[in-house]
Parts: sequence; structure tokens; C-alpha cells
Amino acid sequence: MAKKKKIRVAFRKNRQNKPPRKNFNTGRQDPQLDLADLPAAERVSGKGNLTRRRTIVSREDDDHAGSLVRAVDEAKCLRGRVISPHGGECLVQAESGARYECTVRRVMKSLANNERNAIVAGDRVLFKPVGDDQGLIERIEPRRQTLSRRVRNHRQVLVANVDQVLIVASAADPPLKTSLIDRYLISAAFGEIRPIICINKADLVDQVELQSVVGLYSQLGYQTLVTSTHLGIGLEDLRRALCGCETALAGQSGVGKSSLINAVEPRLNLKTYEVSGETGKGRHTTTNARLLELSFGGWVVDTPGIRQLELCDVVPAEVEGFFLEFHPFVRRCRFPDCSHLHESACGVKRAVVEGYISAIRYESYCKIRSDEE
Ligand SMILES: Nc1nc2c(ncn2[C@@H]2O[C@H](COP(=O)(O)OP(=O)(O)OP(=O)(O)O)[C@@H](O)[C@H]2O)c(=O)[nH]1
Ligand SMILES: [Mg+2]
Ligand SMILES: [Zn+2]
Repeated sequence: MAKKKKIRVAFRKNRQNKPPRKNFNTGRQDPQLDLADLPAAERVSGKGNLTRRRTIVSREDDDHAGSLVRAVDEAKCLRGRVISPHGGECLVQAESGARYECTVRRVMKSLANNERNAIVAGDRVLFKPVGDDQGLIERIEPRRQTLSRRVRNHRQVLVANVDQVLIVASAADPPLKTSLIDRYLISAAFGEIRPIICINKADLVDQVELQSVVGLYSQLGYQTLVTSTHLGIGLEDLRRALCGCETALAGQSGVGKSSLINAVEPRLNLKTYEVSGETGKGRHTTTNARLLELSFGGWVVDTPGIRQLELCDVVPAEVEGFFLEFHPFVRRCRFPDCSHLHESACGVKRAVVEGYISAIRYESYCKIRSDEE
């Protein structure tokens, strides 16, 4: 039985700024409207923005230690899935399949204090319908799997409750960055999502060149696909990997995430970056994470590309735990708390020299470990 618990949350004042006036007839303003606005906008108060607190009742779910779930009148609510959040609003699909444009209660934002977004694509929510196609989100269910990153000391959840993440990299343009793949692998393991690696734009390089990378990750036990949306390579394998699952596509901007979705499901016709003479890496064509249904079964989430993935909640000493191939060699280190960076008599470093551990992965480990220090 879940325990009830009262918690105090800080919440921002509701009407701090004047609401944007919907009356665009600027020439002659309604004098009554001005008067009605005044008291709210100019209320005198010595308290700061976050000094007001409010007590809300929540239920502490035993399955999700530490997570807080608002107690709400479930009979008046519908269950749904967040398809795409945008600003303070989001599109929610109810279990019936009907879609609602929902706003998020301010208190939900306060509960998500330490996170960058209160609501993310894939969230399961309870919402109160308002009219036929609008609603008010009352509760976000605890997230099971999440893919997150750190942005200025805040956790940004990129997507929630998906089965797997397709880590997309490109063989060239932008160049293949295995350290970014390794970061995503850590983030996926941390968020309990199964990773699949996909190296796209295979048409731009000699296939033989890719074999070392594909071999490396396959040997480590990760499913690794090679694709080209231009030549139609690997698309049947990709379809098979996506079929019946909920998959988030993640990776740098311009690697071809939206193009891959279009290739397996042309009717979606997602916007992709048009090739032009201009060069540059941060084009960021997709700007919002969005859930899309696949006609052959399953869902995909197209996420905006990111330049860097700063890990969230992973402490430096734990980084080695995500490099599975290091495990047998850690026993050979002289110091029990060996960081495998500068120590002498390090079993991991010796395994790199002896060829048991790939130098690429070791470099990546050093980079991630020192970045997280
Ligand atoms: N040569 C080659 N180019 C490709 C391939 N797949 C996609 N592209 C091109 O790569 C560019 C970027 O593709 P997008 O699908 O927009 O990339 P994205 O990963 O969705 O990028 P963001 O939305 O910015 O994160 C486009 O010009 C595509 O035509 C491929 O297999 N081979
Ligand atoms: Mg895109
Ligand atoms: Zn060591």
C-alpha cells in the first residue's frame, strides 16, 4: 500500500508579468482592460519570486523510491501519453487514441524543480479533459526508462519510457565520433534503456573502413547496424529492429536521424536538412522530441540532435563500470581505487597495450572520466 505524504513545494507567483494582450487592435485600447490589469501587475509584496510555498499531498510509491506522485481525483481524469511537449503545453494521446492539447499545472513544474523540463516526450500522464480536445495535466507517472543529459547542472530528460535507443552516428559528415557513442551507451545503461548502434551514411566511406568500428561494438555485445538512406543499405535490418518497440533516435545534429525515420516510414515525411553548398555542423533541423507511430508496429521518437552529451548523475569513479570489457582486468590493478588514468601497475592500461582492450575505447574512457571529474 502506498503511503501518503505531505510535501512542501515552492511555487512561482502566477501573475508576475502582465499577460500578453490578445487584443491586437492597438490603436484604441479598452480602458476597462487596462484597469483590470493594474492591480495584478503592480501588487506590492516584499517577498521574492520563490518564497511562497504550498503543501500538496502525494503518494510515495514503493516501486519508485524517492519519486513523488501527486494524489489526484483519478475518476475525473484520463490516462495518456505525451506525444510532443512544446513550451508549457503538450500534445497528449489518450488511451482511446484521441488527442488533447494540454497545459501543465504550475505545481507540476515546481515538483520538477531540479529538472529542466517538467514534461518530456513519452511521459505517461493523468489529465483532466477540458472540452473535446483540451486538457490539464494533473500528474506525471514515475518514469521507467529515461535518456537524460546534464545542462548547466540541471538534468534534462530527453525522452521517457521507451524500450530502446537507436544511437545514430554517421560514417562521415559529421565525422564518426566513437566517444559520443560511448557517452550515449553510458547514458542508456544508466537510464535502463537497451542501446542499438546505427552508423549511417555508409555511402560516404569505404565499407571496409567501417568494419573495425562495427566489429568493436558487436564484439562488446551491442547490436550494430550500418545504414545509408541514400543507397537503401541496412534499412530492412533497421525496420526489423524498430518493429514492435518504442525507440528513441539520438545522436549529433546532421547524422540523419529524421532521414532514417523517413526511409523506413516515408508517409511521415519529416523535415530534414536540405543539402546546400554551405558547410557547418549545428544545423538542428529537428527542434522538438516527438513520438511517431510506425505502420509496421511500434513507435519512434525523433529527438533534436545535440552537440555534446554531458552525463547526468554518473560519478567519475563509476565510469569504468560502464566499460564492460575493463572488468576482467581491473583485478590486476595495484591500487583498489585505481582510476586507470595515471597510476603505474594498472591492469587496464596493460590490457590496452596487450591488445585486449581497444585503444579507441580506452581513450574514450579517459576523456569521459576526466570530463566528469
Ligand atoms: N550521404 C548521405 N547523406 C545522408 C544520409 N542520410 C541522411 N543524409 C543527409 O544528412 C543531412 C541531415 O539529415 P537529417 O535527417 O536532417 O539529420 P538529423 O540527424 O535529423 O539532424 P537534426 O534534426 O539536426 O538533429 C541531410 O542533408 C540528409 O540528406 C545518408 O545515408 N547518406
Ligand atoms: Mg532531425
Ligand atoms: Zn587501473
